Amino acid sequence: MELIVTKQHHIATLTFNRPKSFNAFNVSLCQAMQKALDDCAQDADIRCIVLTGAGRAFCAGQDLGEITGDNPPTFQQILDDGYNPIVLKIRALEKPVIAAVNGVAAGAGANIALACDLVIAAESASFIQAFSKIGLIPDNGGTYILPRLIGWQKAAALMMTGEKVSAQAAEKMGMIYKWVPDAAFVATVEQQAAHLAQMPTKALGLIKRALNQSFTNDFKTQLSLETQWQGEAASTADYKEGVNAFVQKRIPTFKGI
Ligand code: T3D
Repeated sequence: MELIVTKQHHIATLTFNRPKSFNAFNVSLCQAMQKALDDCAQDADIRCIVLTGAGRAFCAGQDLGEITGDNPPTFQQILDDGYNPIVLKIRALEKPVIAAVNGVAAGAGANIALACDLVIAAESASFIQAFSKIGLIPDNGGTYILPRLIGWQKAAALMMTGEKVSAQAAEKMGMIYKWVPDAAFVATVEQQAAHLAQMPTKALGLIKRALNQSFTNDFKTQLSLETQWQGEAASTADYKEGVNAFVQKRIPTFKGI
């Protein structure tokens, strides 16, 4: 199986499983990812999603063997039918998505990680905008998301040079949420996912919706959307539970509804 999907304790873990090619993406892995993301969106029991890679790498981007083999898909097919729906589904999924970057994340692999809500990287992991090294431009939303994370200058430099960025440097420049020592990586991701899966899922989804919109809205429009979506958050059972628990000085039990 090129994508391993496990579900436990309200968390779905999607593991890219092509370790011999550093989990490079081919057409069938793209399709499996889209299907899994759709399933996570529809499954009300799932309240947090974790993406990670099997073996030493997170994902080395496009499978270069596939595009140099017989009957390769066209660029348009690869992007329109493969990657673009994946990053759109990650951004549209109104539940937290964690990229647990266990090793190198290159090309499409790096930008799929950066499309997630939280990126947690093992100390030995790295991020490479590898595209220019083979004569391509960053895709998977990289030209949109990376400058918004780290600023225009740094994004331009990383995209043009294809320089490898360590997990520590990625955190320092604001590209990722945090790095953790390799020995603590799995436990940290598990704790973070478990924490998010116990939180008010609808509110987290609305936070994500608001952040998505904030990229392009003016301030007044965003204020008005905040008002509208705050109303949505305030109509959830979890909001009532949160306020009651605070007043009663107890720990809230959120159900994600
Ligand atoms: O049509 C389109 O292409 C549009 C879409 C583009 C999206 C993209 O993602 S373009 C960018 C594609 N990715 C790359 O250019 C990255 C290529 N890989 C690398 O630069 C390096 O492998 C890494 C920096 C990721 C890791 O380097 P290193 O030295 O740690 O490992 P390695 O020895 O290079 O690779 C390990 C194995 O994985 C190796 O296989 P082998 O020799 O042991 O049998 C290598 O061939 C394989 N591998 C790594 N990346 C890919 C790959 N196999 C297929 N496709 C890959 N992208």
